[in-house]
Amino acid sequence: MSFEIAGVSALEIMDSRGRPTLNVTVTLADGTVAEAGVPSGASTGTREAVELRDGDKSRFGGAGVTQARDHVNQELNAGLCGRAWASLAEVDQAMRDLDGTPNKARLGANGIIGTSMAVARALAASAGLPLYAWLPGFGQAPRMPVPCFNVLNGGAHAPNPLDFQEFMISPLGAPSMAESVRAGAEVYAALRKRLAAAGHATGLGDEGGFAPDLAEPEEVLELIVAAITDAGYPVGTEGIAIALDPAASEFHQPDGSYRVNGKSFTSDDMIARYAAMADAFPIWSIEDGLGEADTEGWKKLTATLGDRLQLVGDDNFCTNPAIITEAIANGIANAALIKVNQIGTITETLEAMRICHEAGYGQMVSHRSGETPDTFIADLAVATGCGQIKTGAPARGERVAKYNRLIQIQAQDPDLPYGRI
Ligand code: 2PG
Ligand code: MG
Repeated sequence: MSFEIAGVSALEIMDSRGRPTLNVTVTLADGTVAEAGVPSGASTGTREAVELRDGDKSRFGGAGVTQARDHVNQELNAGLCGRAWASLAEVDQAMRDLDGTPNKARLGANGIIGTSMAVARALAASAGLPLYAWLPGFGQAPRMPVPCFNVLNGGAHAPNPLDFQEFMISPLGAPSMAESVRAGAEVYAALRKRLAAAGHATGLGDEGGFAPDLAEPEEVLELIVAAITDAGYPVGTEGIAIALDPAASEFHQPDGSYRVNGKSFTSDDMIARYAAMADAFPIWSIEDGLGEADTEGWKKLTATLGDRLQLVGDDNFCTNPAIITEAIANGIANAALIKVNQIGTITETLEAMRICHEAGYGQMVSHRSGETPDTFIADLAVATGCGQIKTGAPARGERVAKYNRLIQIQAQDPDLPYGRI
């Protein structure tokens, strides 16, 4: 394969929270044109690749991305056009070299990931393949991922008193993607009814889950189990199970304690609480159960619960191949959250996933709380065969776009198996 890039350009557009982000367009010399919308997080790991924001308070409160846009239009466009490339990996490496920093801080990871995504998409289109069939894997056969639908939002994603950020339902026992999406939507509707009947608000948080004024995580879990039952589905790994992302870095205090609903807990208390939750409720996966700085706590959490639960590293892993390699050696977590903009190129994202695969760590492909209708991550999850994706509620356009893309892929390729690996 050899190809040339004829143009790279970016626009400052809106994300799902009304904050600026980038839309990148790549044109190949053969005339193929492809675009990508760049996601953006709210609860971010400190070691994520740097999202370049203008900081000019007179525009969007400082959140503008005109510098990142200009870097795409000027430096990336000049650096990538007019030469022959052998692969996406070569383009991604060239962008890292042009940037010259370890965390993409100079040109901005937002512009770089948008370009990487758009180049991948253009190459797939140029080869006449759907993106999921073009993206290179690393030994896991392609499959349809189990969706983790975020049905109740708290933390940095909602203005309610709930400290835990995400309560998700995973139709592990569904027979197909279409049935899985149906199950997610039916439980979501049943949960809305339950909340309304109990007098709670049914407004939505950033990822489309409900954001009622509930404060105790266990109270939410009870409601979700009731909603699964109301909707007529079996509760548990044979039917619908629950995944959590407390995003504990957000309530991890400088003194090392965890503050949940106004009370303080040690790491050991949190681990005991998760164990009790997993005894009482059908929880199969916990992401960021402890803060990114709590390395010793993470080791204990993994040693205590790692054989019965999936423990996913997000803020502490940042989809970073080097950080994940070190964490694996230290016995931290047994799965990684995979967010393309956390590391900044598709090649490094695939590398992070390959490292997890080879160590027997799970991989959950993920959206960000700030999204566009871009569906790249749906194809990424299928292509890599990782078996799991979280991309918000079965509601709000930017979230359902990904689930609808998965339904489309399954229809195009009915032989792709569905489910967790
Ligand atoms: C997370 C993500 C996505 P954010 O913590 O896992 O749900 O949130 O994009 O705000 O980091
Ligand atoms: Mg998270």
